[in-house]
Amino acid sequence: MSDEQLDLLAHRLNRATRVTILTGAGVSAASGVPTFRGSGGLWRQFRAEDLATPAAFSRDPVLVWEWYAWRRERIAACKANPAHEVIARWSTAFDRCTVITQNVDDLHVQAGTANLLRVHGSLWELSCWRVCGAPSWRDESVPLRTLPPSCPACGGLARPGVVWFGESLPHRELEAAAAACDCDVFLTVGTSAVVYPAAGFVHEAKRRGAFTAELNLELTPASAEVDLAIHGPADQLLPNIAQRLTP
Ligand code: BJW
Repeated sequence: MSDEQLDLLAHRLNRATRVTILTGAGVSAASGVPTFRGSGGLWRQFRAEDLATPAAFSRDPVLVWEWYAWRRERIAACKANPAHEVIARWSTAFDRCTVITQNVDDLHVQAGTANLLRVHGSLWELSCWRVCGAPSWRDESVPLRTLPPSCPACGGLARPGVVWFGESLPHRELEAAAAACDCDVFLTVGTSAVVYPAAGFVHEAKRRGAFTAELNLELTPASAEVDLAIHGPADQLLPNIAQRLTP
């Protein structure tokens, strides 16, 4: 991270009216939420790719629910950090700001973010695995009252209200995220940029003429593509950039 990089991004943001921010697990890391990939991103011997699929749930719903129950307990104790807070302020500070999050922890909601698109769902919402027709419901109980939980309408197995590999992203959120790629500045923060379609948004934004920037602790597949890649922790970089903006 250099002062020149931070000033350049602040300069671009100062001139922008349409800003889109894509966030990933790295934004919640300073809150104590484990990331998916990299050190500390593992649960027992499993990878997200092995548990976050309909096939894994079908094969062993109790194992998959144990993973979600463990994450719900960890996340229930976490609070939004300065990265979430800056993003929440920016969400109303620009003429048009869209925040697209891949995170299912709802810490952006806790921070009060406006115009938030949760493209991978929420850990705190459940739905019927058999799709009996009951609407999805919110359940913030920690620990869960029963494991695995059941659908209040039909009594069958419930599932977490998240998007697994091979499943479609929610239609409304996906459409809105695609539209938000039409912007002046597209900022990607704390995501490994390997999971599609979210990983494709920054490329689409660049194709449509946006200034693109990445904030991440490490290099990602997007680093070489963006106009500006700044390395560092999101909870320090974002407040630093915010201080450089003209009020
Ligand atoms: C910090 C930091 C700090 C740490 N400060 N930074 C095109 C090409 C190839 C494959 C596909 C494709 N299109 C679709 C696919 C298939 C698949 C896919 O992308 N696979 C790839 C892995 C190869 N995608 C899908 O299946 C998606 N569905 C779909 O496309 O439907 C249509 C379709 C269906 C079938 C066939 C074709 C098309 C659905 C994807 C759903 C992803 N779901 C998960 C689980 C959600 C539920 C749950 O939480 O349990 O979402 S997987 C997991 O990864 C989770 C995350 O949201 C997602 C992204 O992870 P994220 O946020 O980037 O976290 P990490 O851990 O990977 O990275 C953290 C980063 O932070 C790192 O870079 C650190 O350096 C950084 N960091 N601390 C700043 N303090």
